[in-house]
Parts: sequence; structure tokens; C-alpha cells
Amino acid sequence: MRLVTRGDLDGLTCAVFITSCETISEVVLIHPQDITDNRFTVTKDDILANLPFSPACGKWFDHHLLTDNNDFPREAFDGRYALAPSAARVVYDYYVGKNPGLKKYEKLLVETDRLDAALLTMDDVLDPKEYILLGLTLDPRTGLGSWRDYFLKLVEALKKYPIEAVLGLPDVMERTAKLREQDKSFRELTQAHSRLDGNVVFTDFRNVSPLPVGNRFLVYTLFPEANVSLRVHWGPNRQSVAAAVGHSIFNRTSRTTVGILMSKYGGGGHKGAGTCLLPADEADAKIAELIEQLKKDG
Ligand SMILES: [Mn+2]
Repeated sequence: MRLVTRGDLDGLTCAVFITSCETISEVVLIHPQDITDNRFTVTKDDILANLPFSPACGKWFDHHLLTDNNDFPREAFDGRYALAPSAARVVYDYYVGKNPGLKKYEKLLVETDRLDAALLTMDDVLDPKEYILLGLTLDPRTGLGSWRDYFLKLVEALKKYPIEAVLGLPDVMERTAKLREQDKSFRELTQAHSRLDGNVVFTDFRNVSPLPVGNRFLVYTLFPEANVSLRVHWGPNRQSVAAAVGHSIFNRTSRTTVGILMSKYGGGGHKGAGTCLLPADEADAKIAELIEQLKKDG
């Protein structure tokens, strides 16, 4: 079968588990919107993990909020859906009974839960280590080599080596060094292009080129007063503006259900974080609307 997932730590851990329990001929990385917009052809030979449901697939695992934009299985389906901290947790629960060997990945699973559900400490953000650090290197924006090749290499490495040895691999070291370097300038640019509006910190990277790369949680260390963030930057070919909303991971009082709010703009996500693409010509009006709503929710 073919495994179709997304290229973050959650997708990586799903891939470690699924390739350990199923015969997988190919791993494909896509964006969740490729499913919702029908840009990707799914067949019954596909296992979808950490992605929205497609009625054409053979097996499905996910943990994201279901919104009106999503298909949902109308009858029994193979796989599992649950509102768990990570899709990897859902996959693990499905397979571990018949595959007790998965138990050796307990730490990987717990750390995947923490990163995917953003249950991080200030120290995880300012000085990430082990699996959290590895998860942060899974960012195509580091601009180092092929992201897919890197992802596939990590799937095999995590099965063979302890985390210390994985972090010692040259490709991983190159990326962690770059991350540390990028975080410093990202912090300065975030400070310069953000403003606090009530409980909302709004970061506008549309006038910053190249797009700054860095830890998305840094903004919450810079604006501890905010309980929610909205960050925008140009989408592909400047035809759209990518918007990302997230609850502060240190000031957890926002009442917005982000996935539902994003679904009203064609996107999706979780209770605490989500994304959408805004048409370029309406972006400013939609951004103002989003900020108003986030303030109103409080
Ligand atoms: Mn996930």
C-alpha cells in the first residue's frame, strides 16, 4: 500500500509506526488542503494519516477537528479517528495490540503528542532538545536539500538508532545549526513586524522578503500578554495570503475554536491552531475581520 501523510513530526511518527506494521511501497507527503481541494488523487491502495478523510482511501487515521469542509465516513471505515493530541497516538492505539513492538517508541510518541498539541514549556521553545528539536527540523523552509528525502531518511533512522544518534546525523546537525541561527533573526523580525491589538498579536510578514523562518512559538515568548496570534504572509505566486491563527501556548485563555473559524475561510485546524488561504484582493478586509472575531471571543 501507499502511505500518504504530512511532513511534520506527527506525520513522521505515523510513518514510523505504519511502515513497521504494514507493507508500504511508497510514502507521499502532501498538504491537508490537497485533499480538501481535490488536488490529489486518492485510491483504495492509500493509507491516509494525519490528513482529512477521502472516501476513496483504503485506511484513514486522523485527529483534527472535522468541519463542514471535510468529508466524513458515512459508514464503517478501516482505520481510526479520535480527538487525540496527535495522529500518531491514534495510529499507535490502532496497531499496538497486534504489534507490541511499537511500545519501544513510547518516548517518540509522548514527544510527538507534546509538539503536535503544543504542550511545550518556555524551555522547549527557547532551547529545544531531542525529539522536539528533531520535529522542528522538519520544516521545508530551512531550504536545505529535499524535504522528502530528509523525511524518509528520518523514518528509517528512528527505527534503527536512539535519538542522540539521530541528532548526530550530518543532515540533522546541518538543520539544527541552521535552526538556531534562524531563530535569532526570526525573533528580531517578529518583534519588528508584530503589533498587539487587545488580546491578539498580529504579525504581518507580507513586506518581508525572503519570508523569515523560525520557531512559530517564539512570538508567545515575546508577547506574553496576548492569548492568541494571527500571522500572515504571501501564498504561492502572491495570489493568496496565508493566514495562521494559534492560541498562545503560555497564556491559554483564548475562547476561539480556531479550526471552526478557519473553516469559515476555507481552511481548517484544531481547537487551538489552524490555517487558511485568503484571496489576495480581499486579504486586508478578512484580516480585520479575523482580528475583530479573535478580540470578540476574548
Ligand atoms: Mn497532527
